[in-house]
Amino acid sequence: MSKQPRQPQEMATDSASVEAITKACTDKVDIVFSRSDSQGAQCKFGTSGVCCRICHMGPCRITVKNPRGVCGADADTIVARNYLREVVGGAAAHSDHGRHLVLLLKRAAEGTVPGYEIRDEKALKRIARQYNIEISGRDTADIASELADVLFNELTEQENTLKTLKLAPLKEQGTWKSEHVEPLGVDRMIVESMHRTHMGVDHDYRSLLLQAFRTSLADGWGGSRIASMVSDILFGTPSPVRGDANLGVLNKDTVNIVVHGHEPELSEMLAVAVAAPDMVEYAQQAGAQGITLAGICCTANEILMRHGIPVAGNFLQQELAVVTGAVEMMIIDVQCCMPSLPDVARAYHTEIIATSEIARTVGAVSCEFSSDNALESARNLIKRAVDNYKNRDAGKVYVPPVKQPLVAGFSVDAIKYMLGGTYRGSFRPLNDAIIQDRIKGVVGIVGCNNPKTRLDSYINAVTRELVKKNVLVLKTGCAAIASAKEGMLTPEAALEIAGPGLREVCETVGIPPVLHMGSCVDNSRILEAATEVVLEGGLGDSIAGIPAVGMAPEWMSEKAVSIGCYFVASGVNVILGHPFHVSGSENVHKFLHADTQQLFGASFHECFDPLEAAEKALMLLDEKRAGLGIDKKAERKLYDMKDRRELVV
Ligand code: BF8
Ligand code: SF4
Repeated sequence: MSKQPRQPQEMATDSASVEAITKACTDKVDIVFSRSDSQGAQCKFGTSGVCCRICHMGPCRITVKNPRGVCGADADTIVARNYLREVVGGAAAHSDHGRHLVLLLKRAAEGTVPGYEIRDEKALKRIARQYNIEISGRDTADIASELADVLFNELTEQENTLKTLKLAPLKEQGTWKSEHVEPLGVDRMIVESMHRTHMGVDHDYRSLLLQAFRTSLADGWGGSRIASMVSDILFGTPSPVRGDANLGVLNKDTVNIVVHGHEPELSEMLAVAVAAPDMVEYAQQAGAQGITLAGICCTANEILMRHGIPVAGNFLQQELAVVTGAVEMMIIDVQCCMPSLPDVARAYHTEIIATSEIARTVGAVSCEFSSDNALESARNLIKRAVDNYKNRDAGKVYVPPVKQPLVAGFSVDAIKYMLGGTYRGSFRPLNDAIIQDRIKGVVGIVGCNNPKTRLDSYINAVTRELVKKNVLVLKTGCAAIASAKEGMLTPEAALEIAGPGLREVCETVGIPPVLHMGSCVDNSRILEAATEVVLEGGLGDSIAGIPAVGMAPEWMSEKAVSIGCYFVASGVNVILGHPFHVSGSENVHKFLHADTQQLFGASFHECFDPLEAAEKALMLLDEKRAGLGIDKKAERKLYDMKDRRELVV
């Protein structure tokens, strides 16, 4: 039975998406929103997590009448196994991304990948020092090569706990040890988790769930952290940069190339190649005014943070970019690229180019990208896009004239610099502001879009509410793009609605109240920032003690499940905008949403309404503030001229 189809205004909040969805209907193109509607009510066994198809005695599903599968597994085992496998999927995606970057670092150090180099030597040396790599008297390539080897070992480590865990506060490290969730290399964790969830192995839901947290830690404090670090070394540590976001960044008079996916290897080269005068000239000869390169999803975040390349949209807008009829080429690699893209593209002239050898899509042109001749590959793709310009059907082109300016690029280094300057870069002003209750705390709002929710509506409502209530908001992934499209990433716009304390701090140090920290792997930057807050002093000795909350309002991917787990295991409460598929086991639900408080000082929470979520977040921040003894408002008087005159000296 189909659900009642929604109107475009019920599917998305921003007018660009609403217009593009309407155009898709007119053009008779099937898109994610219509497919979601026509799926109808979703399977209740899948939704509650009690469907098991791990062996071929099944599939089995748990009901009141049949409380056990053929092998005897009960709901607790089945739900926990399914959950762990989701974490495995997410951790694998992030960490494989990290591995590709470490491989590139190694080859860049060897000088075998022309065009790639160590762009941020300072970051290389800082990171090398963190792994006790000798840096004095050594050349950059030598250090980079040794660091790459160390990081490979981190990914594959079989016997020892990760060195990267040492970047966390000592208290968290102690918790992981005592709770037996210190991970080995993520490769080993993933294989072990798959083994443990095989038929007839680990059946204790607690043991399976602890393994889920352990595996997620190998992602957050291993694979993802490594991906962010190596990206900074190779492509530069992000610093504040201006840009624009939404479908209106596509230009009807230029050749439009959209990059979509996650790995920055090719998009970085495209960003360089697209600006070459001969490429622009080539486009002009084809009758276009130039070339516009824009991004979707996390690739967008990567090249926005480092080059100011505009963002065409977030996850649910990938098809809508094609629906504008103005995109000559969409280049996809890994993660979050919908298999529907070639079908949508068939209605227009867009070429979908798949560049990763591990990610093929039927109907897309496979054009494997090789880092051996990256610049040449990038130039060839751009030329191919220009050649496709002549196939554009002017009658099918409509680019909604909607885009918003933004500021992005808040790496931890950049935040430190903003807070304290070059010589005194530190988190002190932030810690002081939290202690004085000018800033209530920090909330990381991360994750995806999901057609079950009106695009961006939850993310933006909760962000606004928190900013109003003096909460500093950190953003990554598609949640960051949602704020960008709403204009909340410009200091001016967001400050207008910020609460007085937050506003004062942001104006003083010159940061917006909503900080775009990058792509999904960059959630590790949020943990890095939390660690800086702890190390700065005055707010206890653990991440679990500081007033910080994570939130995944419109999440959909396995990566989000892994991220949620490593946040919780790192002591950060996480609020979900819609539930995990675990309701079929009370025990599993309780473990994730309550019992972990005793283990890690944090757990998951469910709030299906954005204002309720904001209230919950404030309550959780207040609890942590009370734990630190900073819940009573510090007396702080700002004297104006009248006060001064009245002072009796
Ligand atoms: O990794 S936020 S929809 S694009 S999974 Fe995907 Fe979700 Fe977007 Fe980036 Ni993250
Ligand atoms: Fe059924 Fe057990 Fe096989 Fe799962 S592992 S499909 S519950 S028999």
